[in-house]
Amino acid sequence: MRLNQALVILPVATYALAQSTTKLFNFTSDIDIENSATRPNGNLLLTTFEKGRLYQLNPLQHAPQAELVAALPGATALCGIAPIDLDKFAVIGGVRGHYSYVNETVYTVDFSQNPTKPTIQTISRIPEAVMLNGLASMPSQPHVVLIGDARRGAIFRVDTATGSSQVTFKDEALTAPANASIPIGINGLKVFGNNVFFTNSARNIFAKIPVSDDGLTFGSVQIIAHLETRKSGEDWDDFIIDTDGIAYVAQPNNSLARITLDGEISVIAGGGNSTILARPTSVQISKDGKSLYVMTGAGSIVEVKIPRD
Ligand SMILES: *[C@@H]1O[C@H](CO)[C@@H](O)[C@H](O)[C@H]1NC(C)=O
Ligand SMILES: *[C@@H]1O[C@H](CO)[C@@H](O)[C@H](O)[C@H]1NC(C)=O
Ligand SMILES: *[C@@H]1O[C@H](CO)[C@@H](O)[C@H](O)[C@H]1NC(C)=O
Ligand SMILES: *[C@@H]1O[C@H](CO)[C@@H](O)[C@H](O)[C@H]1NC(C)=O
Ligand SMILES: CC(=O)N[C@H]1CO[C@H](CO)[C@@H](O)[C@@H]1O
Repeated sequence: MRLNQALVILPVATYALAQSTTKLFNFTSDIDIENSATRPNGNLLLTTFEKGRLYQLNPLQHAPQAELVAALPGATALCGIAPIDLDKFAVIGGVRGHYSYVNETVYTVDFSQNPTKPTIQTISRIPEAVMLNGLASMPSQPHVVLIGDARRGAIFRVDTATGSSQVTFKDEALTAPANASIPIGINGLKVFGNNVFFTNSARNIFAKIPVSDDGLTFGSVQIIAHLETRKSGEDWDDFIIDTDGIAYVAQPNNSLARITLDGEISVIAGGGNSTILARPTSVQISKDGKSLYVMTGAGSIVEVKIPRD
């Protein structure tokens, strides 16, 4: 019975999948969208490599357009972003060099007092950081954020209330190997339940680390999934985790992968010779939970309907 059912349902699901990927928006110039977050009103916040600029876009609008929120002072490129309070976000930015940054800085962007004109504050400078990327806040202490350093193979803990920062975890699994063609270790980083989940681009792993509520104490790294590299330069970027613990991972060069908690990988959009997901970098889930929004390094935002089985 199960087999019969699968035989009937599969072609339908594949058909639905083929119909379910829509480009919502693209920048006309080549703007690299690096990371993203979702505001309570459903707007996407987009960090970019363009002059430290943060944009927002309402994905439910017809033909949505990105609107500039602000250029963060002293930064040329913005990376990780995450909510730390209601309509208030922490953002990492710095002066981008060759696989390293100068003046790595944590900012807050707070829309809570004025939903159209946020208050921007510089919270913390982190001179010891080399290349900060993914950022997530601790669920029970949201003013505390963890930020991965892709070059140092470390996690910084920043208290956005005080501005204090320190490395709270370092491990070889977070580094890029010395001979890696692209020296990017830990990339995407999220906290779900009592674990930090992360991708390591150079090692092509998706893994988790148990973490204490305060982000100070870590267990040992457990690898969940490993991507068989197809070509050099293809490596996992950032991701989102849904309420069931399923991860949707931006999978360069052109697809979106779904990874279950026990490490089963499937490609749910893009792939093959498709160009719609050129250089996917990060993923958000729509407010109704039915769609994923995939941001790309080619400056586009693509909606992918979540396949239901
Ligand atoms: C880093 O910040 C300092 C202090 O604001 C500034 O003087 C310096 O020019 C900045 N470095 C770069 C590369 O922008
Ligand atoms: C790096 O070195 C490891 C171990 O010697 C090897 O397995 C791997 O293929 C090398 N990778 C590259 C990109 O050269
Ligand atoms: C992708 O393109 C190559 C080269 O044009 C072609 O050989 C291959 O069949 C295509 N693959 C798919 C899945 O369409
Ligand atoms: C990425 O994929 C697109 C479309 O499949 C292709 O045109 C482009 O050359 C690829 N880039 C790299 C670096 O492989
Ligand atoms: C590459 C690509 O899709 N470019 C499009 C970006 O969006 C503008 C309109 O905003 C189109 O004219 C481009 O063709």
